[in-house]
Amino acid sequence: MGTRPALGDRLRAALDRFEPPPRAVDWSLFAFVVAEAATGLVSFTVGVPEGWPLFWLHRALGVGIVTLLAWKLARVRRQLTDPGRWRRSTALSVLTLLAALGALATGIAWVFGLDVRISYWTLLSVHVGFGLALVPLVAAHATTRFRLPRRVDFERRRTALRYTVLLAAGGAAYRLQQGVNDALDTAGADRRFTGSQPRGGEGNAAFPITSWVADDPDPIDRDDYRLRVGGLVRDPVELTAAELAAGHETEALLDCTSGWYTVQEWGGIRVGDLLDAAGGVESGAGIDAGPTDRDPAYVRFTSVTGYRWSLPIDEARDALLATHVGGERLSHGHGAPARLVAPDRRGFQWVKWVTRVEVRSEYDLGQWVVTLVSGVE
Ligand SMILES: Nc1nc2c(c(=O)[nH]1)N[C@H]1C(S)=C(S)[C@@H](COP(=O)(O)O)O[C@H]1N2
Ligand SMILES: [Mo]
Repeated sequence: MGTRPALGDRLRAALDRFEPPPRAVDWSLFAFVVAEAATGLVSFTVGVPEGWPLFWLHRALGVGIVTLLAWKLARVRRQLTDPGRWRRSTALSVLTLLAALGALATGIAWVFGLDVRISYWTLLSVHVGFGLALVPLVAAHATTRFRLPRRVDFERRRTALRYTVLLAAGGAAYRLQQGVNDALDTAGADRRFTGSQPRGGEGNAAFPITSWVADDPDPIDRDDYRLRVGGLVRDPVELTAAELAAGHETEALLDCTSGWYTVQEWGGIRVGDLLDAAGGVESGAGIDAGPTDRDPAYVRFTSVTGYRWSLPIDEARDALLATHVGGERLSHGHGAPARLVAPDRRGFQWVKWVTRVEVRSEYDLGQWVVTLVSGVE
């Protein structure tokens, strides 16, 4: 009479059978980390609900990394715990492991609504820091023990099955977490699909002042302030702060990539009206001439600090140059005398302290660099 193995042993045996060959684990980890960094970075530019699959992919990949890392650690643990086997590359391995654990831990803590803040650095910002550090670390780590993948490591059907199961399990784990968060009513429960947590209330005091890296200008004198509207318009004009307070109101959601969002009533002037005040846009050539390089296509908003962002012209017309929030005049920190309100765009695109509005024909690639370094001397 044979005894049946215990459930735990059978489960472990099943997991072992599911475990890919070592080289496949290594390459998958590398691919998952790269994909994780890519989905994370791209998600920063997404503000519309249709972009949800990107955020789910990021989460599922994250849970997948936990599993891959567990397999890898089980295999290499002696190299780490036995001083006799330490090499120079071991330090790099440990550093890579710490960055991975840091990114995973902060990501998981954020999902459960933990809200630790150091000035405007949220746990989500720390998560991003670990994630960005991980990319060069993983790349360097991979070169110290580079082995080309072999066909046998990635036998087609099994590999496809494993990846599907891994990602599905990741998605299921995330779904399960939502249930737990809802049941316990944690701060993680009312995060937006972007992962951002709500900041309630109305007006200047209701939400944090967030500047990307180093933008921190002196307050702008309201009486001296002029907004220049130029570029491909018929009659470039300069407007005063009082002229911008035209009383047009719109409710819009500001969602910052550092992990918070707020819904406010913004007041000011529609950008379309602003362009009309400058005589309307100047069409390039005749109507029949087809697209020319002088056709108005974008509106660029530039801050007194040089920070800038552009919107396609049709979207820009419906955007607001705001002088007020929640019925109050905008405070300096929130961009007085005027800031861009760009619904469905992420917070970093809502340029504060706007002094220049230009209609342009070309896409402004430089804005990606300028928003990162603006204010750094
Ligand atoms: N000129 C300028 N505009 C800026 C920024 C900046 O650093 N400089 N930060 C952006 C970021 S990252 C966000 S989230 C919003 C935050 O707006 P708030 O400070 O009013 O909350 O402003 C955006 N506009
Ligand atoms: Mo932001």
